Amino acid sequence: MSVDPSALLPGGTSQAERASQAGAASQGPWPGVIRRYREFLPVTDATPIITLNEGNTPLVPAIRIAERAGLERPVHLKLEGLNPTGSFKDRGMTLAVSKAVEDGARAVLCASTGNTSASAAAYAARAGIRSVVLIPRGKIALGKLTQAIIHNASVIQIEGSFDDALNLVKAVCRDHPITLVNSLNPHRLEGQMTAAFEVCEQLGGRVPDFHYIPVGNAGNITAYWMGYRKFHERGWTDALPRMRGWQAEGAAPIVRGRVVENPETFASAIRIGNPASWKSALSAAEESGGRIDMVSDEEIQAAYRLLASAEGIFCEPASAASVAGLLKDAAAGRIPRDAEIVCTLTGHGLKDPESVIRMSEKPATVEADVDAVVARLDLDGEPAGGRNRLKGAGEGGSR
Ligand code: AN7
Repeated sequence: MSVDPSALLPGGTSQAERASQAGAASQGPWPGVIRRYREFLPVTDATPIITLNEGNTPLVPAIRIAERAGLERPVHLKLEGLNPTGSFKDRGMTLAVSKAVEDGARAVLCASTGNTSASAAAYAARAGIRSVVLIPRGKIALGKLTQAIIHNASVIQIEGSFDDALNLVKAVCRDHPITLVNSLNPHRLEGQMTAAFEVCEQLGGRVPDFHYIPVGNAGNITAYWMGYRKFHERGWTDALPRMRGWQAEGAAPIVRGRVVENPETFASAIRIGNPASWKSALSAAEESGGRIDMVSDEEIQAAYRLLASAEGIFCEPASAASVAGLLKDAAAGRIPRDAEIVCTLTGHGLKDPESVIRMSEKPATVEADVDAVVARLDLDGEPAGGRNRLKGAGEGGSR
C-alpha cells in the first residue's frame, strides 16, 4: 500500500501545523473506530483489524426539533445511519469480527431484527469469512434483508420472533464452531461505546445533560453509558449525562418489568420482547439518574415525519423513538429549557422504504406536457411537499 494519507489533506500546511490544527490522533483520513480509540479496546498488534472505516458520524444541530420541544438550544442529532452499512451496528461489528478472525473463526452467526445481520454480513465479507443470519420471517425491513443477501450471508428465516431467533443462535453457538456476534459478544458493546467518545469530542469535551436513545435489545444504551464513564474516569469530561432510553409501547418489556411474548410495533428494529442487555440497561438508566420509558407508534411516526420534513433528516422508524421520547419529556415538563440534548438516530431511513410508502399517498402522475405540470404546481397554494404529503400528516407533515 503506497497511499500517502497526507495527500488527502488540504495542501500547504506542514505536518506539525496539521497536527496542532486537527489534534494528533485525528490526523489523516479517519481510520475507523478501532484504530481511533485503540487504547480503550482489547486489541493488540496480533489483531487483524477488519474495518470499513466506520464511525466519525456527524452530530447535527436541529433547531426546529428544539423549537418544537420548547428548548433554548439546538438539539444535537448523532446520525448513526451514516455508518458504512447504514446503522450504529458497524461500531461493534468491526471489533467483534476482528476478534473472531484473530481467534481463528471461519464463520459468524447472529439473530437480528435486520441491522445486525446487515452489518455482520458486510464485515464477514470484508474479512473473507462466512456469515449466517437468523431473522424473523417477514418482519425485517427490505433494505436490511437486501444487504444480508448481497453480502452473501446464509440467510435463514425462522417462523418466530427475534427473541426465538436469539435463543436459537445461542444454542447453536454452544455446540458448534461458529462465533456469535450478537451483543452477548462483549466486543460488540466495547466497539459501540466509541459513539459516546465521539459525542464528547464533538461537543468540545462536554457531555450533554441528557442523552436520548431507542432501546431494543438494550445493548446500545449500555454501551453509551460505558463510553461516557470511560472518558469521565480519565478526567477528559467533568460530568455524565442522564441516559433516557425509549422502547415502543407494544415492545416495552423493560418498562413493564416483564417479558413481552408477542412484541408488536411499527418500528421493526426494536420489536424485541426479552432484551439481552436488560439488566445493564436498567443500571445505565439508574446510575445516570435517567430512565427507560416508552412511546406509542403514533408518537414514533410523528417524530419520524417531523425529522424528515422539518430537518431534512431521514432515519428509520426505530431511530425516531429517541426524538419521540424527547418531545414527550418536553411536553411533560421533564427537561429544563436550557438543557443540552443529544439524540442518537441509530439507522438510515433508506433501510426501510416500505414504511414510508405504506403510510403515504401516491405521487400524482400527469401527462408529459407543460400545461399539465403547471396545472399541478399550485405555486400559490401549499408549500413544497404539500402535494405528496404523508397521509394524516398534521403533526409535522407539512409546515
Ligand atoms: C435502528 O439488528 O437488535 O437496544 O438485531 O436496528 O442496542 O438493541 C437492532 C436494534 C435501535 C436498538 N435502532 O438497539 C438487530 C437489533 C435500530 C436498531 C436498535 C436497533 P439496541
